[in-house]
Amino acid sequence: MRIGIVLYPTYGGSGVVATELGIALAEKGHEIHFVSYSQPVRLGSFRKNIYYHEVSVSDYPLFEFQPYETVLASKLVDVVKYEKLDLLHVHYAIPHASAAFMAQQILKTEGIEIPFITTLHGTDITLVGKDQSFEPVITFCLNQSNAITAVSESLKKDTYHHFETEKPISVIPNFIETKEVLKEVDMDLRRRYASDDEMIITHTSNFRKVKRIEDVILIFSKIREKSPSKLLLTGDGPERGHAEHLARELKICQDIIFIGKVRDTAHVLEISDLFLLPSETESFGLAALEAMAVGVPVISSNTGGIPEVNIHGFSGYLSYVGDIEDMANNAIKLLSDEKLKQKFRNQAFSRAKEFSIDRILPMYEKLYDEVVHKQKQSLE
Ligand code: GMT
Repeated sequence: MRIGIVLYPTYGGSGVVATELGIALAEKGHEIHFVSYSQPVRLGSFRKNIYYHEVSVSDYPLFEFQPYETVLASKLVDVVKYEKLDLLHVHYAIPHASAAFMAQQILKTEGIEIPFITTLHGTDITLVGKDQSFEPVITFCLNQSNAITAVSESLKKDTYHHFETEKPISVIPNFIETKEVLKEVDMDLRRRYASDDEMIITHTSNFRKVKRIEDVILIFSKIREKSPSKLLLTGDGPERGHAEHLARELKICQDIIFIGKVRDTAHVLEISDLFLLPSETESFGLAALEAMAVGVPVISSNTGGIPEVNIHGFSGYLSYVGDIEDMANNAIKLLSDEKLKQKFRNQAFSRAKEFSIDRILPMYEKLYDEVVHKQKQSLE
């Protein structure tokens, strides 16, 4: 099948999922055309069956805001027409679903029928999308999508709660590539960040308010009182300044390492003992799954789709949003008992395997077949 994948190219989870999905589909023989404003960070090198089409918006002085959605729709018309695509799969509703709808309508006037699937990732529904300034357009685009998927049951429920749609939503969870067995920890790398008697705690995010970075620092500060440890933070974003300020106030900066944005967080996770995800809301929590995939237990909040990924008392522990005390106590319990830590390490790994790409990819392929088949039938 020839598939166009529209995505955000940045470090966010939706872009990572869309890129990994495209790469996996290409490996299975599908022809994948990524469409975005910049090269997706995880795409990197030349690969068989993968093409990338850049959307570049020219800087005309009249525009205070560049009309990205219009240029994207025009690009989609072009790519669908000339690359003879069978299907568009857009990740993150805003503005990808409306651009896909526009392209679909333009192509229809030229006798070309192209179905589009919208995958909802979270903030496009739970934070941004439900805002009045977006809601009517999102509702319309959901209803016009040939199929909708959501990355968790929780997100599906939120979508029905916030939007007037009765369209079926298929839950296709996010996925991860897992190894057969857990890798040995690279001690040389680990020793660059912590001594052998210290624990390594990690957090990865885009440092937005929703991630509650201050909680990460406060939890770590409590853990550190009981168990010598280092906090490794990967990613960057608007709340980083606050986090740095808080760390200075608490006088714990010497034990907090801001690594910044990294393309592949697996290497940092592999040397970690524990992962923190205290988010306000999280439709899935791909960052937690990435940690679990390399055997790192997760201390998280119990919000949104996180309980569908992290299992309390098995792959980690869950607490109410903002319950720093409980999260710190759970972390200390795990870190101070080597046997328990090892047990959770193996359990986190086995839980992650339930989201292995081999299990999830066929769900997307089945949906693609159904959508394309239905489209063909409707034309007969
Ligand atoms: O977490 C973010 O702010 C980025 C955002 C995105 O769209 O890239 O992440 C959302 O999609 C991820 C992939 O499906 C999910 O794992 C995240 O939980 C979700 N974020 C939120 O719901 C806050």
